[in-house]
Amino acid sequence: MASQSAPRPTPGSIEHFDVLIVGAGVSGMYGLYHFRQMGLSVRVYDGASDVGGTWWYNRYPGARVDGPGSPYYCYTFTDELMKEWDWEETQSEQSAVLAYLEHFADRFDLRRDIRFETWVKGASWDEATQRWTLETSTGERATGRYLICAVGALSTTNLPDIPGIEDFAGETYHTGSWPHHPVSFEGKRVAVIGTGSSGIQAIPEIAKTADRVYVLQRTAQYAFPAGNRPLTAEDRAEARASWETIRAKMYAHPGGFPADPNSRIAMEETPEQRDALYEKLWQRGSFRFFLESYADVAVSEEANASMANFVKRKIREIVRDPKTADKLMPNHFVMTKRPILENGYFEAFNRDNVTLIDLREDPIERFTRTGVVTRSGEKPIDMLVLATGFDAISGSMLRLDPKGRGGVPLKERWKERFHNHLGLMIHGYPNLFMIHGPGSPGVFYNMPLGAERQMGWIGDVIRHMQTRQLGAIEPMKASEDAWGAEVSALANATLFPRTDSWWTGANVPGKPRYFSAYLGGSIYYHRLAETASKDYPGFVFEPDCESKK
Ligand code: N01
Repeated sequence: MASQSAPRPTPGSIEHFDVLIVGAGVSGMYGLYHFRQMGLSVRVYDGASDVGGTWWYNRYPGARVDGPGSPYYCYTFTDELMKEWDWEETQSEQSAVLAYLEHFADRFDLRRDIRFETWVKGASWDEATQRWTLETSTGERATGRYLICAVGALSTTNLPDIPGIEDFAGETYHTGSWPHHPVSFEGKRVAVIGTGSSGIQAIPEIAKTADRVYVLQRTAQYAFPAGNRPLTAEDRAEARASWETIRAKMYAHPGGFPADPNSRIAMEETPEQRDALYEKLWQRGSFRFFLESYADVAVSEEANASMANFVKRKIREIVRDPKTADKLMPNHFVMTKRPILENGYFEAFNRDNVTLIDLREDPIERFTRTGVVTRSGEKPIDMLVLATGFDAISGSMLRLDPKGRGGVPLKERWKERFHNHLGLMIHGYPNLFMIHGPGSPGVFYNMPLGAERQMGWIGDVIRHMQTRQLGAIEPMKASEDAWGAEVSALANATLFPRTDSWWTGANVPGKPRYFSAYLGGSIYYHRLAETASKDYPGFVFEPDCESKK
């Protein structure tokens, strides 16, 4: 597919665009479409050999959509895409999501403006020309008036620092950068580190053919039935017929889901009523468990315990060995780590070839060439699967490390906190926009829809600047401080910051530990619209340097 990408320039030359986009995933692809529609010249760069971003890299066994599920994890800007694409299941496999994104690229001829297999290794702002310059791994250079960082909230992999891990001679894979060649588990002894969404999706699939699976668990997790089912022709016809209503619901819902906002309060009902509702939702599966149960689970300890205890009972019912079930009991507030949907995860522990190792009582000491040594002894293994997650939300921005005014690297500006305004812009980094970055609803929102809405706002900013001959925009420091305080106030009113998670940065040693996502849901998009309608209070503009000449 890479052959269809933008042709390479002659060595040493420099290309000029209106908009530069880093990342050809769900967000960057939409940005390319949107800015092209505005008549702007756009260039996208991506290290992968084709479109898809997260969905290109995360091709581990069992990878599926959870969250909004199909057909609602999709672009909404045109009815045509919805009407012409047939989703087969409610929780589509990674290959089906990737096929949809490839179709989007084909349909709108996106690849001709994307340079694949090209890693952006430097980005710097030039005050004199009011432009960003990008340098790539292939030695290319390009400038753009606007830089859009669609670098992915979950794309910089988190690799554990364990003594001897580099000496392990068997196959080693991270779920977030899974190889494109087939991986066979047949007859192999496999250790999986990590029991987040990726590990919990992969483990039952690996267990089907592996000789032995060691699940190395640091934190026991709540997981809920995915409730995946085939979509019938009737389901698809119904979704198409009511698409206008569905889309309106997605726009209005706090998480971008096609659901009514939930106002039911757990502690106003009896324990029997609560359990009856949980049971009904458990049987149906999917994120409906959260969307249609109680509104106070993330804020009230009692409400939270009612849901947590229900799930713990379910785990004990499923897992036959009581000692294994004990180790699988989570002890944090439910929902305060990213909720997980599973397809046979707890049942996998009833298989003879799956062994759970609780790292809190039997920690990893080191790896050898042929195995993993925990306190209780060495387990010989042929393969190591790292399902250890990501330096999430801020990690990919810091890996890009753009240099703003005065050549200041973002790593320096973000040493203690990921300062930003509206989750989109950073003081000292004019004309640079982040998609799904810190300070935005990002991972708490239906991500394709969130990307469309953020890109729409950026397009409005660009139009505003073009019609007024403005060359640069950036937020004031005071606006960043106020936004940061709002982000923290919203989070601190919930139980989320009280648990170690990738949401709080606690999974990456040395990372600033605070809850950086905006929890105001769709209020966020009202704030963006209000800011645009009032001509961008909290931001400063500079005249276009060309118009000053
Ligand atoms: O990563 P995670 P993930 N030693 O960070 C453990 C999205 N997603 O890739 O909890 C031992 O959740 C770590 O332990 P702990 C989704 O938003 C979506 O699974 O930190 N263990 C944890 O168990 C998701 O939330 C889909 O104590 C170590 C695990 O590794 C996000 O991506 C599918 C360790 C990491 O879990 C990330 O999920 C998959 C160490 N040194 C993912 N370091 C969809 O279906 C880490 N761990 C759409």
